[in-house]
Amino acid sequence: MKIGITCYPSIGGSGVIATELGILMAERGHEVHFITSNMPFRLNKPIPNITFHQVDVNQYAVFQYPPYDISLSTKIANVINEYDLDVLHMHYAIPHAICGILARQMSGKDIKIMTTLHGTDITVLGYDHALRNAIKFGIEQSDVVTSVSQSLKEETYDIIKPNKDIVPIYNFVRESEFPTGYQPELKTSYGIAEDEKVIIHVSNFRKVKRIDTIIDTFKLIRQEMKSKLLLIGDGPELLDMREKVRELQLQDDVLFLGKQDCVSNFYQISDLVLLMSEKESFGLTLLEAMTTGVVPIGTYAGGIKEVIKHGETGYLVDIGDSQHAAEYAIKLLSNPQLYKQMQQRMLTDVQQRFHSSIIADQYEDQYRQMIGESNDA
Ligand code: GMT
Repeated sequence: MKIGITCYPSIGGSGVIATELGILMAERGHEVHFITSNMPFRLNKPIPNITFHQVDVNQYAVFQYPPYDISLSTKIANVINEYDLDVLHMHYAIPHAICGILARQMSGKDIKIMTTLHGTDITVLGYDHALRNAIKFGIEQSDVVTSVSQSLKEETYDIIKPNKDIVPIYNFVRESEFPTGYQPELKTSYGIAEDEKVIIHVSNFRKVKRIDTIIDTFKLIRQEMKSKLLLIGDGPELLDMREKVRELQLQDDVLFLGKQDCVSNFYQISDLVLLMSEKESFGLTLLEAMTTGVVPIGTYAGGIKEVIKHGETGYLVDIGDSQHAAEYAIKLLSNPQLYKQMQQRMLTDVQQRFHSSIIADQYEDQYRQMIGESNDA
């Protein structure tokens, strides 16, 4: 198949999933065309069967805002015609599903469109009356719509009420990018003692990530055991969180590491991953850490409760509940046998439910159904 993919190419779960899926499809022999504003950051080496088409958004004095959506749609239409694409896979209902629909009209071809909903396009933008009808239109005019969790599917019906089937397909990681293993030198190079426990959180530091709860949780853990908290990422909450760490006098034990390309190295020195979000359609960082062997604690928000099986593969707490999160963390980190058992169950569960080959099969089946090919073609 010839597959066109559009996503936000910067660091962020939706861009990662779009890029990794494109790579998997290219490895399966499909011809993949990324049509994005910049080179997706995981496409950092040449990969056969993948072509990158950059969207140029020019600014003219007559426009109050740069016309990203129009430029993107025009570029997609050109690529559809030039390469005779079979399917478009658009990540995010708006603007990308809408751009795909417009591009289809411009191209004059009956190309099939899959739209994948990632979360913020529904759980945040869906409440904006200026956008809701456009989101509904993008969903209803797509040929196939997928959501990254069952919870996001349900929220989409609640908030947007589209007249359309939505197929949940979980996120995945490319296992080769997140090997298990341990890096003692890395731990030492960051000034972390061998006997200290390492807790990690990776995000874009938006308010919904509730990093305040993570710091409160760490404070309670730190009172009981030698430990360090690694905070990876950057975003609007960063300065406030630095301030909070100073107020709690935790600055020697909380390491703000900024954005990092190779988070897998940091997962390899971590004992626990925390994701305490109030909204989270899936929580890709959890799956990345779990694949590397790090046991998670998350909140009952959105799709997190589908990723973590409470008491079996990690723990879940209510939003804002740092007390219980710390109790679970201390119980886990002070009992090596319990940790090992949970880690083993977690690794098995990750293999069984989220393995990249299982998820790639599900997407490939949907592509084939859209274009009317049988699944065993
Ligand atoms: O979490 C973010 O703010 C980034 C956002 C994105 O668009 O990349 O992540 C969303 O998509 C990811 C990939 O499907 C999911 O793992 C994240 O849970 C989801 N974020 C939210 O729902 C807040």
